[in-house]
Amino acid sequence: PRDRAHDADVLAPQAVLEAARRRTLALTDCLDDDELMAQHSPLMSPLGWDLAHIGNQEEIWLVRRAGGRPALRPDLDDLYDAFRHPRADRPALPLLRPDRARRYLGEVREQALEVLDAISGRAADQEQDPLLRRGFVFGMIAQHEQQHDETMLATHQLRSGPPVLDAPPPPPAPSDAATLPAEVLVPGGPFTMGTSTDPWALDNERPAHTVELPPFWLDTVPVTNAAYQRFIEEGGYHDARWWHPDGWEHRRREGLEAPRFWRRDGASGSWYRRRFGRVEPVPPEQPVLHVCWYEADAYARWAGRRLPTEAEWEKAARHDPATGRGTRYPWGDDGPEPGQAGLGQRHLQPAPAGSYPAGAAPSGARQLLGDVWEWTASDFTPYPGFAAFPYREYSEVFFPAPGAASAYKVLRGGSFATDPVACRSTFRNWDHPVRRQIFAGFRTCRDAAPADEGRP
Ligand code: AVJ
Ligand code: FE
Repeated sequence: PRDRAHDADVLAPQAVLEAARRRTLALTDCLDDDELMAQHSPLMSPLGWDLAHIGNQEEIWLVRRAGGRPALRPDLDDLYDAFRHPRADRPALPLLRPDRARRYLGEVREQALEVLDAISGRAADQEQDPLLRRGFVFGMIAQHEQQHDETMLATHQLRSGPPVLDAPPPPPAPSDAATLPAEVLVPGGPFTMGTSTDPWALDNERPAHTVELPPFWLDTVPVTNAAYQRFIEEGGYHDARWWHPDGWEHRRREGLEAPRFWRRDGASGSWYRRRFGRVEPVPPEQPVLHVCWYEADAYARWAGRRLPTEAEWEKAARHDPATGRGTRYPWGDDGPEPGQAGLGQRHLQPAPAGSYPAGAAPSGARQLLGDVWEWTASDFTPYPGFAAFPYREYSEVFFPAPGAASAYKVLRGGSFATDPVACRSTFRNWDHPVRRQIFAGFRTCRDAAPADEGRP
């Protein structure tokens, strides 16, 4: 039978919790204790911190809040509170050693599953408490663990030393990839942004609201390494015209010349990249990866285009002009099937641009979900009617104070490192515009003339 663990209408909290735990253990069992407690980059926590933080959040939300049970380890709340200790300070904390952390995660999980069992028999409680309704808090904790697993995978990519992770390469591009139109038309008019009904949507995706947009032309596929290399070779990094003023300043200060993890071979002039400990030629047909917002923004201006707004991106990824409805995914409400999107760390790199034709949007745009997160032009701000739920520190504290500038840009769509449980067309991610260790690329767009509508 088909695995329906991720379907919106058949929620299977135990299955998604167990899938997250298998991934967490696989990402940490492959390294020795010293590597788990070391800091591989000042941007990241030691993997051992993520490990115990996952357990601590599960204890707080599933054992204590959902179960009403006494705390197992109240002394860990401070150590593993992301707001108490900046990432760079975490290695110096008296953290649990890996074996102790694994035991703690197991003890918490055993109790969490007992709580789930008990609640499953009490339909009335589930209905009354928004935390329990349709398994929300269990879905939230599974998403939390998977988000940290993606962060831990980024730590693996930053780590130096012999490779410890492996995965089969993605399938080659489908035969029509080379002949796809460069851009697709997304028609103008209203669409529904955000959701009030998706049972496991997080607070920043809510509530549903109507947004009216003019028509626009969107890249059919994410910007590739080959296209990005032309930007480099034509001097894009050395021409201030293409750069946001803050981006230009940052580029100069940091000496940015190419995506993170790229090196040019002096003799041949060819580009190589380091990927999870292996050095290989940069594959021209893959979406570009490990660029910051400033690089994406500069590329778009160089190409005579711009980054899509978050609203444009979401409309392209879920609005079906045939029915006027918003779907959970670009292709509809079911899935994702492996042939529809590169998700779930099945591969340790994005698939070639033009892959996953079965996952295309109604416009014909491909790979909106999976493979690479896509930077958008938009700041991370609340939707009209936003209410923090169930805790302010998930989203609300990252919104700009009234009158203040935002410190974060929105990313959409998920990457090859994102699990399906934490990926849908309404899902919002955010990061500082200088960050490059995340699995992020982008695509570009341009305004359409009203006369473009009705023409393919
Ligand atoms: C939504 C990916 C920005 O990792 O900082 C994890 C997710 N929040 N624990 C992050 C999150 C709390 C968050 N992002
Ligand atoms: Fe967290």
